Amino acid sequence: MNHALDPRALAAAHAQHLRSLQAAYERAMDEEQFDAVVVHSGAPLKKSLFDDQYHPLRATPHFQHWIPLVTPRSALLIRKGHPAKLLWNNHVDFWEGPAEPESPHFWALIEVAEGVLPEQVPDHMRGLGRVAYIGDSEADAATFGLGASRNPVGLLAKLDELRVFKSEYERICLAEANRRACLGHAAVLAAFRTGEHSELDLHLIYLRATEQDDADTPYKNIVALDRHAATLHHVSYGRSRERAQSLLLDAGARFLGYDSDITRTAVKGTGEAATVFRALIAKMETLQTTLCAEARTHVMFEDLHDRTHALLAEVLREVGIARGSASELVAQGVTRKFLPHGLGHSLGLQTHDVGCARIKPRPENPFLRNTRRIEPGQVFTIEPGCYFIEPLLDELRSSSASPLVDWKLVDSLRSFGGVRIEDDLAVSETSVHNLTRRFLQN
Ligand SMILES: [Mn+2]
Repeated sequence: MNHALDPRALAAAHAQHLRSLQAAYERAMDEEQFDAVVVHSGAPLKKSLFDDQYHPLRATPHFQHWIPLVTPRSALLIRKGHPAKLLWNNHVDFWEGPAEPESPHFWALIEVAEGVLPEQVPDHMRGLGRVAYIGDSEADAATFGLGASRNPVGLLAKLDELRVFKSEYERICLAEANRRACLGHAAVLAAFRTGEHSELDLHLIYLRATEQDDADTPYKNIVALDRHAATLHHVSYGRSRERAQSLLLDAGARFLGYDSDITRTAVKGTGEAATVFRALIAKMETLQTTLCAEARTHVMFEDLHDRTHALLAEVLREVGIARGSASELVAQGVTRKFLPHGLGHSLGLQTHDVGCARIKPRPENPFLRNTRRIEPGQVFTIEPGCYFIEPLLDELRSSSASPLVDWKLVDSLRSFGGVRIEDDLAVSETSVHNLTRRFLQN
């Protein structure tokens, strides 16, 4: 796919990223008393024990922290004082060819030993001392002779921590993943506004516009029309092209292993309920951009999550969904029935990236996936929502807080499913960059 990236700038940033990563791995190895680390690339998983079909390979994120290669059963050998060495299992197989990396720039940045079968990996580790294995293939850990030192907890925690703070190379990748996803969002929103499409149609329009195969997307696209939007992870796409009123699209893209995660909600129609729902979207948009502006260095992410509930209470009052004071609506748990999920999560080589949820959130925020203090280098999502979820509304209706809600209005809005608006933010030393709104507004 054509993109505006300068390949030389990408390679230079990647080279710097690898130098920092090498130094950080060496510190972690010292502290955890390892002489070397073998990072496995991953192995395809069988869909069922009774079948001969495999899932597409999901490369080990720690492997992709070094290089954007997706070759199964290969390994990176990291040692003190030596450049990273790829033990590349690139034997020609007449059933399947290897996936072509999207950018070849990284080959010049690492040492490569070609044609290394998993059983030959121990030859490359001879005399290295104490070696840790990072990866999810138990079988290859055993083949490497490293079954006993698989994913040591202390070392893994340190390697996860490294992934919290993104380098310039990683920010370039995350920005490009945003640019691509925004092409898909714009295409789907335009299709929804101008025609009658099924959820499957809209999903395929998204894949076409982002030039991704379904297996390439960072997570299964959530494409939800009307009531389906009330299912937070609606991925069983409807085939019906009946006229829909609302659309919730939560979909990203992946570039060199790095993910974007973006959500937009749209409504069409001029009926009374559609007009209220349109006002709700507009207010949620203001709420979301307010939270993006408040996501600053030193702020605790969980405080921002709590702030979301206070702001949502105001929105519920302004739209007429609820009455009573904002603090009462939060204290009575009303807002949590409309917004049961977390405000956001760390983003990187995993859509729900590692390292930001080691501290458990308070019990009233069970699904919050980021409990860190906001610091330079972090990349995370800000994604408030307001949903009409039948079982949660049933709970609210039978609770003591029921009189705070205008049930007639809620009943008229149920068929729209819900609203979510989600951007990706990158924190630098001096400011917070919205990676999404550079390419897409609402
Ligand atoms: Mn998200």
